[in-house]
Formats: sequence, C-alpha cells, structure tokens
Amino acid sequence: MGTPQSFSLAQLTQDFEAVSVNAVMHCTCNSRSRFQPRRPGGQWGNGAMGLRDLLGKAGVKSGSVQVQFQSLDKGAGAPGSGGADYKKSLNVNDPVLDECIVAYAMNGQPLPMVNGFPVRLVVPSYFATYWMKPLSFIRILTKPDDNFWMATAYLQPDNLRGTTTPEAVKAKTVKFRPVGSMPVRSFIVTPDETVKAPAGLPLNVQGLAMSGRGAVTKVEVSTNGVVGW
Ligand SMILES: Nc1nc2c(c(=O)[nH]1)N[C@H]1C(S)=C(S)[C@@H](COP(=O)(O)O)O[C@H]1N2
Ligand SMILES: [Mo]
Repeated sequence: MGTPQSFSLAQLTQDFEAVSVNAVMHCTCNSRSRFQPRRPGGQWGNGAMGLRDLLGKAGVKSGSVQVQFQSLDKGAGAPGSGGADYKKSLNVNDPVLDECIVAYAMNGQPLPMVNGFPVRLVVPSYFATYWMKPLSFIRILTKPDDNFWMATAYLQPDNLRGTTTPEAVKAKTVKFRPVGSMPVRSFIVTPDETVKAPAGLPLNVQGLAMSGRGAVTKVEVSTNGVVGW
C-alpha cells in the first residue's frame, strides 16, 4: 500500500459515497457432499461503499498482485492446516474489484451481528467464501497469496466445468484454481429423494435457480431422465 489507512465505522459511513448492490450470496460448500471424488470442507447438501474508494485512499502501488481480506475470526483453523486466520485474496486486475462493496447495511438496516456487523465485504457473483465478515484488514500483496484458504482449501479443477475423475486425482495430474465466480445453479427442493411419488397423479415440483450474473429467465425440468425437458 502507498499509505496504510485505518477507518472507523463512522468514517466509513460518512466519508464515502454510499452505494448498494443486489447480489446472491452462495455458500461455496453447497452440494459439496455430492462431489465425486469427495473434497474436504463443509459437506452441505442443498444447502457499503465501493471497495475501490478505500483502495484509492491508501493507494495501490505498481507491482501489486493481489488484494487480501481478513476478518476478526480467531480460532485453531483446520487441524494441521496453518489456517488459523481466515484470509482470501482477489487479483488486483480482477474486474470484480470494481463491484465489491464494504457493506454496513442490509435492506436498510445495520448488518446483523451474525452477518458481519459492523462491515462485511460483498463480492457480487463470487461465492460466499470471499464475503469476509466482519472485515477488519485489507492488504495489498506483491506475491500471490499462498495461505491455506487460497492455496489448499476452496480449489476446483481448472477447466470449463470444474470437473475431474478419480483416476486423475489419484495420478495427481489435476490442475486446480480457486473457486471464484458462481456458475448458474439450480436444485429441486421438493420432492426430495425420500418422497415416494404416486404414479399417475400430478406432482408439484419446487426449487431454486440462481446465477452469479444476471437474472435467471427460464427454468426447465426433465421428468424422464433428461431425454426431454
Ligand atoms: N471471516 C469469515 N467470513 C466468512 C466466513 C468465515 O468463515 N469467516 N465464511 C463465509 C461463508 S463460507 C459463508 S457461507 C458466509 C455466511 O454468511 P452469513 O452468515 O452472513 O450468511 O460467510 C462467509 N464469510
Ligand atoms: Mo459457506
């Protein structure tokens, strides 16, 4: 950083232009229990102001590569991980930095304690792991972040669909990248796999569909094993 800066909640709310965004926060663990091969981490089933203004105050020097975020979290971290401090980083040239806000309100109310009071980072279109709460430190890095939460946890195969095979994992030939922006995502909530549907009767199907970017305009359902939609 050019000039390290420290801001109180009063300064954050008074000295900067207030902006708001509508964004879906999507836990990075959602559906991880269904991944094959199994990946460590939470095994769920289905389960402000512009950041740029702040960075501008401190000044980002040339030669900077990443912006690192840290919170007030204190704990042991995953055993043996060295990941006691939860830290996530975004590349300085990632366009999402222009959309990030440091949020102190949600739906016109101060952030609830459990959602990150006094301030949390909002990274529209990125998985919740980047939505640091409560945000306490922003650091500019001159080397790519190699902390546990970037280099070991929250990685996915580095290809279009983020997929791999058990064989490739065993052979250690899989290249990984951080789980970042959210793909389109949908799931059926009811009926779930425990429901015995009576044959020949109408069935009400309900679910959720969301995307990191833009509104979902159409949802299609297959009732015959994706032969038709
Ligand atoms: N400091 C910190 N921020 C964090 C996390 C965390 O473990 N520590 N978890 C993230 C994840 S995985 C999720 S799903 C969301 C949950 O946010 P919520 O409690 O406001 O719903 O916070 C994100 N921000
Ligand atoms: Mo999460």
